[in-house]
Amino acid sequence: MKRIFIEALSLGMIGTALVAAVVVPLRVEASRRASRESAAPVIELTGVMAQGVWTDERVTGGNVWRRDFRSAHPVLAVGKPTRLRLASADVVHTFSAPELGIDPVEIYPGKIVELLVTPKAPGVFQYYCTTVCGKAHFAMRGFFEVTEDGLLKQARPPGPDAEYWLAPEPPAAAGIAARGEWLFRQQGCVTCHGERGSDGVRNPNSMNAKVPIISDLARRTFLFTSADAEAFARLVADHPGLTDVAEAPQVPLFPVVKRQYLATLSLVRGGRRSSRLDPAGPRPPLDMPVWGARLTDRDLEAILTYLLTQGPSAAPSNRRATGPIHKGD
Ligand code: HEC
Ligand SMILES: [Cu+2]
Repeated sequence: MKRIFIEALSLGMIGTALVAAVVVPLRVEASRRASRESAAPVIELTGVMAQGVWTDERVTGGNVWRRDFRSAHPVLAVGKPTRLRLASADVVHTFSAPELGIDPVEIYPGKIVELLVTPKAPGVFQYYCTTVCGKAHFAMRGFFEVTEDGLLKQARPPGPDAEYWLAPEPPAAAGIAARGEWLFRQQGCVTCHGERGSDGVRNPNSMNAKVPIISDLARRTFLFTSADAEAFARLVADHPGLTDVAEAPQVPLFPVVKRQYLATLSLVRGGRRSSRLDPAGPRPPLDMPVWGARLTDRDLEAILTYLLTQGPSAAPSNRRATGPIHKGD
């Protein structure tokens, strides 16, 4: 009985010593960190779907209908923790900034999510919304700027197209390619693939580090001249999905062109997740969305027709030079 008591006592003493040696210093370190973190500056970012922004202005029940919340361009300091306080003014958003180590986090209206970010190196790092939340969703991107002293150095980097979702619809008489050009902006393809599909935006840790260029779609569809592309576009206009077209002498390599075209249509309809360049790295923030859920095949074909007929090289000056020549073909 007595022995057991002594053993228990010595175990207790060892335990206490352990607590003193390990737990106490840990707690001191933790509390030092806690005080550094509680002194961290706070940046509040609120997602506003209708305007396609994460704003650092205060959004309340009273001003949520304002039309001009600015998109936040927060500045952080290297090695200093900053507390991000994320909120939503309307629907569920997902906030992500992979290059700063911020994994996608869902932000529900009425619930605030706090996280600490301590940047390791200076630079400009994009943040994203990665839940398709509404018509202005693809505009919900911006940049953190990280500097040694936490002071703003750069002018605001260009954001996605301002208010692309408000682009006015062309009249039906303007034709299928004009409708496609309009949809390309109005639906937000332009925010990822760039003007005319000629300049994909950064997509960290995806295969090419960028969203693919699609202004060269004609060439990749084996339509090597503008005349071929125009002839093919006329076929598509008259025969949705080309279902009843087996041959078309006016389009060289027609079977190959048709197969390639339908493969692209199916990719756009069904979307595609970006694969990781480094399997251990973060998920690339931008995937090719599933468009079949939002647009009819007819509209998807209008967009492809636009991309295919905008000329072999999509440089704006080039297009202006070649465009009208083939208008009356
Ligand atoms: C959120 C960003 C985003 C938007 C918006 C977007 N795309 Fe994409 N798109 C991608 C990404 C990323 C890929 C590459 C996916 C992969 O890794 O295969 C892609 C791939 C494609 C491809 C295949 C390109 C190739 O080289 O294989 C086509 C065609 C395309 N998109 C067309 C469109 C069209 C048309 C729209 C608008 C209706 C659109 N995209 C909107 C991100 C986007
Ligand atoms: Cu969104």
